[in-house]
Amino acid sequence: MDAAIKTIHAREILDSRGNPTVEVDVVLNDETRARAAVPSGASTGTHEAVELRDHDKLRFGGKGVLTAVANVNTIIAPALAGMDAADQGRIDRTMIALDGTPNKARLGANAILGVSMAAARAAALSRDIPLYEYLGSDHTYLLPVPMMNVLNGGVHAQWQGADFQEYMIVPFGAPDFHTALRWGAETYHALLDLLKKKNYPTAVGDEGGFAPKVASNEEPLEFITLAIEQAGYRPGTDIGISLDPASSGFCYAGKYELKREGKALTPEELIRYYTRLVDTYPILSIEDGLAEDDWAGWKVLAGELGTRIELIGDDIFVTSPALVKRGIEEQVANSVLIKLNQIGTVTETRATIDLARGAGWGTNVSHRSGETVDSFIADFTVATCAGKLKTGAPSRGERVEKYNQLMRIEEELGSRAVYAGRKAFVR
Ligand code: 2PG
Ligand code: MG
Repeated sequence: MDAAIKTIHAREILDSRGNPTVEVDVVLNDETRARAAVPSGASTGTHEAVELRDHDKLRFGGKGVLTAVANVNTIIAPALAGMDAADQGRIDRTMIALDGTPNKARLGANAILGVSMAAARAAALSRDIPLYEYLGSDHTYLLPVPMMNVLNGGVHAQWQGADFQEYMIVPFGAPDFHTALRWGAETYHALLDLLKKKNYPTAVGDEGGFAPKVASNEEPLEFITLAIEQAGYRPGTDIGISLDPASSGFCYAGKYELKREGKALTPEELIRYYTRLVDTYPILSIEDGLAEDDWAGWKVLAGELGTRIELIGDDIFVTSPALVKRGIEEQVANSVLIKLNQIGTVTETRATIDLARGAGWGTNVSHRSGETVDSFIADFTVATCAGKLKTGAPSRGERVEKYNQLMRIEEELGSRAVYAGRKAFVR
C-alpha cells in the first residue's frame, strides 16, 4: 500500500449560509480518495488565523475564495506531492513554512486547513480504519457531551433576538451518547411547543436554534428550563445549560450594550448579572462572558465564578497555544473552545488541546456558524477525548450530521464506547 500523496485539488463550494468556502480532495498513490470542507465563523475573534477571501465585489459580495483555492492547487499541492499522507506533522509544518506568516495570511488558514483535514482522512481511508481511530491514540475514545444550541441570538440571529448569541442544552446526565441526543431533541421540541404557545416566531437562526425576539436575555433561560421539565427531565441533574454570550459582539468602548434590555453595563455589572443567572438557572458554563481583549475583566470573572462553573475562552484564545498559555499563567479562565479553523492545522489544534488539558482546563470542540456537512470534528472530538462538542441545534443538516456521525461511532465502538457525561466538566 502506498499512502503517498498523488494529487491535491481544491474547489469553491457553498457553506450553510450560502457563502463560498474551500473544499479539498486528496488522492493517494494507492488511489484512495478523501475530501474535507472548511467551516466559517460570523462572530470571529480578531486574532484568528486569516480566512482568505478574494474581496472581489463582483463575486459573492467579495467573499469568494478563489485565491485560497488557487493557493492549494498551485502552491500547496506541488509542495506536498509524494509526501506520506499519514505524516500529519510534516504536512502541517510544510504548509506553515510555505505560508511563512504568523497567522497564515499568505496562503489562508482556509486553504491550509482543508488540506490538513483531507490528508488525515485519506491516511485513515488508506489504512481502512475509521477516522476517529486514525486520529486517536492508545485506543482510548470518549463520546462527547453534546452542547446543543437551541436558542440563537446575536449576529447568528441578525441582532433581531437575544443579545446573547447561544443558549445550549447539555444532557450531561444521560447514560450514553444516543440517549443524550434523544433528550436534547425532545427538549428542543418541547421548546418549540412553548414558543408556539407564547406566539413567538419559531424560525431558526444560523445554528438551527430558534431565534425569537425575546423580552430580555434572561427569558430564554426561563423557557429552556421549562422545556427541559416539560420534556420529562430534571434541570441541573439530567440536563444543564451552557451560554455563549459572545460578548465581543456587543462590547463598545469598555461597556457591554444589552440592546434587548436597554442597558450598557461595565464588566463588573455584567459579571454580577451572570452571577445572578448562575444562582437561578442550572448553568454549567459561560463562554466569552467578556470581550476578547478584556483580560482584566476576565480575571475578575474567574475570581467570581471560576470555582462554580466552566469559563470557556473562545475569541480571547482563538485556539492559539500562545494565548492559551497566557490564559493559564494569568488564570483568567478554566476552559477553552477548540476550533480547527481558528488556528488552521490539525497538528496545532491538538497541541492546544494537550496544553489546556495539562493545566487541568476543560476542552470544548466547536463547529462554526457557517458549516458544511463535513463531520471531521465528530471523529476529532472522540479521538482527542475532548469530552464536549458544541455543534448547534438537533436541527439543520449540517449540524445534525455531526451528531449522527457520533451515533455511528458509538454504535461501532459498542461496549468500548464511553460517554463523557458529568466528568467532561472540570467544574
Ligand atoms: C462561537 C461560534 C460557533 P462563529 O462563537 O462559538 O458557535 O460562532 O462560528 O460565528 O464564530
Ligand atoms: Mg463562541
